Amino acid sequence: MRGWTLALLLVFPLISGVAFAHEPDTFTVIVREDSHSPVEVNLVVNDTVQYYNVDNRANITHEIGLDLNGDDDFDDANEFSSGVLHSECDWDNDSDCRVAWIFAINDTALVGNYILSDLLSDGSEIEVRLNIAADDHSNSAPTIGECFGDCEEDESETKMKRSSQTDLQKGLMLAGLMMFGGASALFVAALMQRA
Ligand SMILES: [Ca+2]
Ligand SMILES: [Ca+2]
Repeated sequence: MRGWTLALLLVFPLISGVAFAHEPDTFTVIVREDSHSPVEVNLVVNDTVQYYNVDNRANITHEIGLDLNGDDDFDDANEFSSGVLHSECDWDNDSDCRVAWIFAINDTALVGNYILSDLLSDGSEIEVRLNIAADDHSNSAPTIGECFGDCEEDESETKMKRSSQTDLQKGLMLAGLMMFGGASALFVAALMQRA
């Protein structure tokens, strides 16, 4: 019996959640000496991402944030950051000490694709990818042609907050354009054959 109750308790929120809205998720990123895992996080508004610092080298701290103007700090207009992240804390003597940044995405104004910086106290930097999408319910629609709530087209206004496109992205765009061009040529060829 207990097993059943537990199963129902686990399943029921899933069913009810899928039907109405995105259930908030929490993502965890492990912050290491020279990399983060995972290196990129995709989430939607109302999710939470937490960055845990496990770089336990002596006297090395991390600070993760959005450095819009590239001056290696996070104190300018529209910038935000984790504050200084240590690998361990003596909370009895320093209650403000932090080992993790728990970033709750609770504002639709945060929607966008971010390239954040993890600035280490030794001067090195790790690039951090964080993609925040609007909660458009698209992943809760089980069948094509059905819709929940407001039945508008997806308006995922994902714009790069830092305009530097990576080579990978440029490559993908080029590949996409080439595929589109190829498909168009095939389409025209097919039309001409029919005529
Ligand atoms: Ca700055
Ligand atoms: Ca500054």
